[in-house]
Amino acid sequence: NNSGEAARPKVAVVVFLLNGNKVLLGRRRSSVGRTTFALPGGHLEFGESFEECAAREVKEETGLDIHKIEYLTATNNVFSRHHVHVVAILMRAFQADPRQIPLNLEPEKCEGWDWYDWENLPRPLFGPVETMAQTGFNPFPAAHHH
Ligand code: 8DG
Ligand code: MG
Ligand code: MG
Repeated sequence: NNSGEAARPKVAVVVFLLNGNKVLLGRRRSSVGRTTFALPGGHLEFGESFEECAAREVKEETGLDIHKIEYLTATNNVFSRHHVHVVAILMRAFQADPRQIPLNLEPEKCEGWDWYDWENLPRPLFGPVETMAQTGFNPFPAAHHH
């Protein structure tokens, strides 16, 4: 890695794809977090915006088109056992075409996608997602009061 230099953190963009009170999750087959439920997402490519990366990763992994893509927060995730350090950029988005159904387009990395109620999440969750859920993070837009 880096011709003998120490590894450096990577940047990933991860998407809360929202549908009513549900989020899209898939059980991971990748080595980091294998068997746990995680959000769609992946590594930022050179020159990409966070929004471009979110749309590309969701399309590559699920076939879904997204819109209303917004930045929410960032988390610092060290997976010591795997010698992986990722700064995750958390975005939220909605389906551009609600008639589309999520497809498992990277079956070597994921067991399949489904919608889960944010108040009744499947377990085990991927560590960084579990931490967010336990700290009371809510990815849904605040309700408007008139
Ligand atoms: P790529 O080759 O498509 O760029 O990457 P990927 O295979 O899709 O990467 P990934 O493991 O799905 O995501 C990259 C990193 O993002 C992962 O190693 C850890 C971090 N990450 C979090 N939280 C989440 C999450 O909820 N879902 C996903 N997919 N990754 C997450 O910190
Ligand atoms: Mg990916
Ligand atoms: Mg991924």
